[in-house]
Amino acid sequence: MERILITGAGGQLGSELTLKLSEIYGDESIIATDINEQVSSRFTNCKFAVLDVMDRPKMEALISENKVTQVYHLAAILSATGEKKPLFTWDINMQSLLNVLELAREYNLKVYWPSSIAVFGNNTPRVNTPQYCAMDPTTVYGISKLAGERWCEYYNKTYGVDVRSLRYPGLIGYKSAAGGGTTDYAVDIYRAAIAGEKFSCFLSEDTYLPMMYMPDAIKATVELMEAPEDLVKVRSSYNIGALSFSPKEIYESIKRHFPDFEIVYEPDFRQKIASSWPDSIDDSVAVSDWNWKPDFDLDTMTDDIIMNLS
Ligand code: AKB
Repeated sequence: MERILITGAGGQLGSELTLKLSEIYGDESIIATDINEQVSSRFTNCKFAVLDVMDRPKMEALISENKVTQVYHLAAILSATGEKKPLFTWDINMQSLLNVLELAREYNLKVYWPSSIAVFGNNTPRVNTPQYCAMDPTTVYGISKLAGERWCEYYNKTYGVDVRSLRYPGLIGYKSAAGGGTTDYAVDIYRAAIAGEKFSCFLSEDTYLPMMYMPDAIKATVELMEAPEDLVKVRSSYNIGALSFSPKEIYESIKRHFPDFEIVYEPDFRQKIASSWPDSIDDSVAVSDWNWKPDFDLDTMTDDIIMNLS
């Protein structure tokens, strides 16, 4: 029987992925953890523990006491917040991953760890960014994700740890708030539209970024983790693509439902980060290795979010 420990379960991705894993493996198989005790009320169906991912002894105790077989290590500081506390971000993002990988080696755990399009930089081909190319991240978050990818591959090749990873684009969901990323505008814009507020966008109208609707991100994660081990050939992290749009295009998509919705563009420090990231992603390696295919385009995502939020 699988026993699955999730770190950062209260986050944007964690909240939804934890529910999905509960559905697949059963509530009794899930140990949701987060540094923030207040999110525990979301996890009344399964076990919840407060965990600071820097606390390796506590992480180890939870793993051994609960006979954990898989860890989804989602806790991290994202790109925009990371720039405010660079060294702290490096410590949290790197040390926690090394804690997980070391415990995976000792306890023979399967590991899921998210990487990001933030691993790419100004010398990366911007359109249809390939799986393998120049990678010169400009943020501490991106540097930590690129270093993390190298460590994941190292633990797989050197110690045989079954670690799997996806380079997520900006994730858009309506069930929980985004936290500290450069792509967060695409989450916040829906809430503003539904509240009847004018939206101030912190990126310029023509900034294209790779994005993905949360149900597709959950689907990709589960499919990668369930793929037979020999099909998972990339052990750093897979490019996955779904959508590519600009603030102007998402605004137009929302305006189909709210013709009076207004937007103003007020780029801030996040513009520079966004301008260093790809416009769109070539995910052909994920397609050929484990058959990746997204379900949503921009308008079907918009329709679904507005239907659910309204
Ligand atoms: C961020 O904007 O920092 C994240 C990401 C693309 O990894 N959403």
